[in-house]
Order: sequence, then structure tokens, then C-alpha cells
Amino acid sequence: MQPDFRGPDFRGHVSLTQYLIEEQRRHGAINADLRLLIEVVARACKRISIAIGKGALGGVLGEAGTGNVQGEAQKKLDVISNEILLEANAWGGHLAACASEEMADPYPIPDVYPKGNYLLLFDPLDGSSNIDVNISVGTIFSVLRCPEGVTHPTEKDFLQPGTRQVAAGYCVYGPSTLLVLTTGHGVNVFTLDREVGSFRLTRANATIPEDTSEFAVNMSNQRYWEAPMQRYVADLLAGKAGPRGRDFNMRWVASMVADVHRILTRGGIFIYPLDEKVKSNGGKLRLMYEANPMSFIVEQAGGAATTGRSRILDVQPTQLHQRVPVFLGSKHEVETAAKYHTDANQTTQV
Ligand code: AHM
Ligand code: MG
Repeated sequence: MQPDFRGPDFRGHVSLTQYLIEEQRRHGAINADLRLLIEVVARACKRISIAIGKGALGGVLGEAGTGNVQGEAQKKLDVISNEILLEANAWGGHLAACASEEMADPYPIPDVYPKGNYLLLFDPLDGSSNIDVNISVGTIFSVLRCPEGVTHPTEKDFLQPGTRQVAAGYCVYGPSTLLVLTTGHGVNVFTLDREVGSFRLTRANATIPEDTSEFAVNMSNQRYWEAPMQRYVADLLAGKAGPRGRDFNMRWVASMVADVHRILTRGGIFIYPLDEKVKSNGGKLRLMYEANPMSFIVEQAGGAATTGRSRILDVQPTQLHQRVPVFLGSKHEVETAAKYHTDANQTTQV
């Protein structure tokens, strides 16, 4: 008989390794290479967690003095986390190439190592503006198949829509370190047992409530938003007296991983919309290693994810570092927010 990971007896007793082996047997969706890949990413996240935990004592806080391809100043921990992930993933034989928020071009697996069939994309340290103030940050990753017959992948081989992801996850480095994972069969949450050094399943088949009274957005950008977004948030703020007929609460950590994890835990809607400041770039958040993996997780947990105009997972990428507007979380609330945009499209150009 297959073990039932949902049972309370399993909570905290099933390691990530055991879980992945059982998934391989149960669904056959995870093969040995994908299992290795996920374990290697999890191991790298443990190292990042340790580096973050040392804080000022480890000399890891502050600026690196360099910039990334997006023109953003890099923190020391952005650079350290990127190197940890690259180094951990180079030699296992499960990957054809990696791509990262911190690197302009894909990183090919060095020729001295065997190559595998997967492509790994990551944001090594999401929310890094929070690192120096001791607020939760995270790692986000997405796994795609390398196109058939391609041995030296280039940017175009990565440009696959989010529906093609075979796995996605994030790690939150908060009061505890959590790994949230999907391989397309629901969402599971693992907590790092720091004494043992292993991730243990602590929440199986996580689901997001369909309705919510909580939203997450950087309100300081309000004056730059498009008209439908202005109307949507104005109606939330009007509370009981307004068209929504109830009060809404707001939370904004400014680390996407932490905001999304709150939504995975108790529901909510996370929004980084199009605004005048980011319009020329298409949005603020990156499609391939922020929006896509988070959207895959959220949909697998019963939520929804849209650009306001279309499902994020259906967007055909044209560039590795492409940006998109993001609305994700509780299904009914995301649908409501999207309706403000589609209704506006039907009446007038916004
Ligand atoms: P980063 O990957 O460089 O850390 O940037 C992405 C972050 C998200 O985690 C977060 O939702 C957003 O940027 C915060 O933006 P803002 O500074 O406008 O609040
Ligand atoms: Mg990020």
C-alpha cells in the first residue's frame, strides 16, 4: 500500500528524499534526474540559508559593488546565492544549462561534466532589498525540459511558456526555512530541520482559499497605475461602504516569496501591476524565474495567476529576462481583478 502523506502521522517524519522517491513511484512523473535536480537545488538552498543566517557575523550583508543585467545594484548575498546554485548544479549530470536573474546569458554546463535533459532557471535571492534589515527573503526556481537534440542550449531554448514547466519551487528564509515544491501534482511544503540538516514534509497538498479579504501591493506606486487597477484598488479601499461590501486588509513585505507564502498559507491576492514607471519594460517582475514558477505553484494550489489580461502560464516568452504584470493568489479575487482590466479593454483603450 502507498503511504498517505496527508495523514497527520506523516507530518515532520517524511524527508524530501523519501517524498520524492514515493512521488517517482506513485506518479512516474519524476524520474531519477529530476529527483536529483530537486535535491541538489534543495541542498544549495540549505547553504544559502546558512549564509543568510550568519548575517553580519558572516560578513555577507551589504552591497557587492556590482550591477546585474537588469541594471540593479547587487547585494553580496545576491552574488553568493547565485554562485552556490551554479556550483551545486554544475556537475550532477542532470542539467543542460542554467539561467539566473543575476546573469545576462544562460550558463552552459561546463564540457568536463556530463549534460542532462533539464534547464534550470532561478532568482537566487528574491527580495534582496530586505536582506540588510533582517526580513524574509527567498530563492525561486523553475525547471523546463531542454529541447530534443539540443546539447548546447542558448537563450531561445529557454523561451518556453510556463505551462511547460516540469517543476517549480521556492525557498523562504524566514523564522524557519521552508521549501515549497510542485512537480504538477499539488503543492507540498517542507521545513528545514536545522539540527538534522534535512527538509521534512510539514504541509501536504497545500490549497489557497478561493476567497480573501487581503491584498498585497506597493501602494506608493498608486499614482502610476493604469485606470482599471486604480478602480479595482479604490473599490477594495472603499470597504463595507463600497461596491465590494466588505473591508479589505493590506500586507506588503516587498519580498515576493514572503508575500506569496502568506497567500499560500491563508489566501490573498498579490499584485505587481503595470505602471508608468515600469511600462516600457513590460512590468517589474520577471516572467521566467519569478512569475512563471509562482504561477505554477499557485495554480497547483487551486489559485489563479494572470497578467490582468491573460493567464501568466500561457505567455510565450520572447526574452530570458522579460517582465510581466502579475496578479496571483485566491482564485475568485484574481478573477475579479482581471475583470476590471478586461471590462476596460472592451469599453476603451487603457
Ligand atoms: P528582486 O528579485 O531584485 O529582489 O526584485 C523583486 C522584488 C519582489 O520580491 C517584490 O515583490 C518586489 O521586488 C518589491 O518591489 P518594491 O520595491 O516596488 O516594493
Ligand atoms: Mg526576485
